Order: sequence, then structure tokens, then C-alpha cells
Amino acid sequence: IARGMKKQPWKHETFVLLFLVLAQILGLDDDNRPATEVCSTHTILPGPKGDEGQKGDQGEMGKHGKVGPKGSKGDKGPAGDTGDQGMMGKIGPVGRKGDKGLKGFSGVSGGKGKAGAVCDCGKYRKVVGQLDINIARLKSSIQFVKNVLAGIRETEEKYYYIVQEEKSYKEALNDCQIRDGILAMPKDEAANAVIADYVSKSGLFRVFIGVSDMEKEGQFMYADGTLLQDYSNWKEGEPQDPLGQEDCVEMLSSGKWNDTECHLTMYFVCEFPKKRN
Ligand SMILES: [Ca+2]
Ligand SMILES: [Ca+2]
Repeated sequence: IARGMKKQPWKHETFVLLFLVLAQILGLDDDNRPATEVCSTHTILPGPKGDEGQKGDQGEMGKHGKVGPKGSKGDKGPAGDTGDQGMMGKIGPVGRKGDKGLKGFSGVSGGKGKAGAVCDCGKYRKVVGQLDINIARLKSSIQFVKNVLAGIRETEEKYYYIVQEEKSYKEALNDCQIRDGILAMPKDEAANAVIADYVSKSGLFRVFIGVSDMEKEGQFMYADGTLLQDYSNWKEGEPQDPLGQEDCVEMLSSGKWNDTECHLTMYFVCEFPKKRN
């Protein structure tokens, strides 16, 4: 070898390769220099390209994609089929009355009636008489209801009603008017008697009636504006108004009249006409 070295100087790679072979043969494994260091100085070229690999398995199903943008409006569709017949409409308003038709022909005359029976008038008179009695009893009962329960009295022309609320004369006037009546105006003895009886039977001492001399002192007028005519029923010594403060009239339970102060408060009598004009 020494000779060879002299004759033909070897290339560096060849020398290193030879060294490695010698070291293997001589058991020089425990060389200080690691084998990798030898490789780092020797470039190992890549091998040839391998064969094509086998085809892979099919992949898993992908996730749903995002919702796409709203599409443009479609074209108008064709006309639909004819629908079913609708329900019957509501009945319309009543029409105007028609013209009067022509007069019809006369019908055939009816047959002759049977002869009437002779009237047993006595029997009917008895029945009618009993009816009259019953009506009279009913009237009496109605009168009782009016007088006792409803607290109303009456004459041929008028109803009278005592309002059991203490009011001044002007308030009493107004109250009767609200009730569609007027403060009682006894214009004759009969009317005055009915009112007087009503007052005393009601246990009252005095009530206002529709008489006053508020407009002109000493000239007494009824609440309807008419002057006292033939009738009046003053208590003895009345009317007497020394201080000029007694311009309104009260009826006492005796039926007698007295002029008194208008601002005093007491019960009063309203009257209502039976026949309205
Ligand atoms: Ca007076
Ligand atoms: Ca007086």
C-alpha cells in the first residue's frame, strides 16, 4: 500500500472510504470520531421516484353551505281555476209600496141566515147590573189606593198632592213646577174643602198654597197669575200685614187662609189638572 500511495496519489474520498473499511476490519469501532461526522462530509443523493400510491377512500360528506342571497321576483303565474259559486247574499231593504191594483169582481152572495131567537133580556139585565156593581167596587178600591197609599186627593178637575218636604214659598212653587203641576189654587169651596180635609187628615197644621201678594201689596193673586175672584177663605182678621213682610199664603188645617212670611219653610200642596190642554 505504501508503495501504491507513492506511485498514485489517491483522491481524498477514496482514502476516507478505504480508512473506513480498514477500521471495520481492524475493530476500530471505538474511534473517537462518530460515523455521522463522516456522513456530513459525504453527500448522499436521493433515490428514484417511487410508484404511484393506491387511490384513497372517499372523504366524509361536507357541511351545509351558507344561505344564498334572495333571488329576484319570479314572473306572474297563470290565472287560477274558476272558484266555487258564492253563498246567497243578504235580503235587500224593503222596496217602495206598489201601486194599488184594480178592484176585484164582486163575490157570490152568501146564503140566507137562520132566524134569530127571542131575547131573554131579563137575564142580561141582571148580568149588566152585576157588572155595574163590580165596577163601582173597583172604583172604590182605586179611590182607596189613591187616597191612602199614594196620598193623592182629587176633585172632578184636579188631583192634589201634599209634598212632605219643608220648603220656602218660592222653592215650593218651583218644586210643583218640576212635578209638572202648580202650587195648589183653591178657587172654590169644593176644592178648598178637599185640600183642607187632606191637610187635617195628614196631621198637618199648615201648608203653603198658591196665593200671594208679592207683586203688589194687598192685591192677592193665584200662582197662575190670575187675581182672586169671588172666592177666598181668609181666617178672621186676615190678611193682615202691618210690617209688610207677609206676602205668601198658608192654609191651616181648618181650611182657613193666612198671609205669612214667604221665607218660612213648610210642607205644601201641588195640584195637577186631569185634562191637559
Ligand atoms: Ca202682604
Ligand atoms: Ca197674616
